[in-house]
Amino acid sequence: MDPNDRAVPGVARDFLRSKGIANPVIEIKQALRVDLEGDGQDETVMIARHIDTRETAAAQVIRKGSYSFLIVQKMIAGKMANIVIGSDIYTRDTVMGQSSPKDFEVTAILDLDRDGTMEVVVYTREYESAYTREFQIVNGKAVGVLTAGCGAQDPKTHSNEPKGDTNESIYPVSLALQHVRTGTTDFRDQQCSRRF
Ligand SMILES: [Ca+2]
Ligand SMILES: [Ca+2]
Repeated sequence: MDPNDRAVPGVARDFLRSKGIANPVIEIKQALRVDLEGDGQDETVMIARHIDTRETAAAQVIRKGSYSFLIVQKMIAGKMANIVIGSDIYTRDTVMGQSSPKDFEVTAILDLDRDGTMEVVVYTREYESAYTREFQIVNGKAVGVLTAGCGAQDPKTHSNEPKGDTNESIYPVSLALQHVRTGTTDFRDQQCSRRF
């Protein structure tokens, strides 16, 4: 799908307005049109990201109006709904501190468990972390069903609280997909081989 498709920036703009950014600068990173459950109605999977920062003497500040989000736009009960897989939206200037806006990438849309509905596989980078997570769209919500990652963030809880251990693991997408297919979810023994 062409990210410059006239409909795509409009979806992003409407979503951002609903989140409190009145006049967003629209930057579309990825836009995919796919029928996730094969009901004949296409969904739009979209990533948009616009991060505007400035340095102060004390810190780096993320400017108001910055955003990074991944949504699935889907017709539900006759109305277009934006289902949020992940979003960081800045309605005021925010000190970056020890967090940063997430950077999403859809790496695959596949029916991993072969139930007839596609899952969205997302690679996310953020402060000292990167992880791959598989999402199912269920009853108008995005549900993370398997996560694997590497770094300071606990991928199971999506919390930035330090885990307090060094048992980091790396989980490449290829391995994640293999484990999803085989139903293996224990990936703690994988070594962290990539640094951020
Ligand atoms: Ca559909
Ligand atoms: Ca499936």
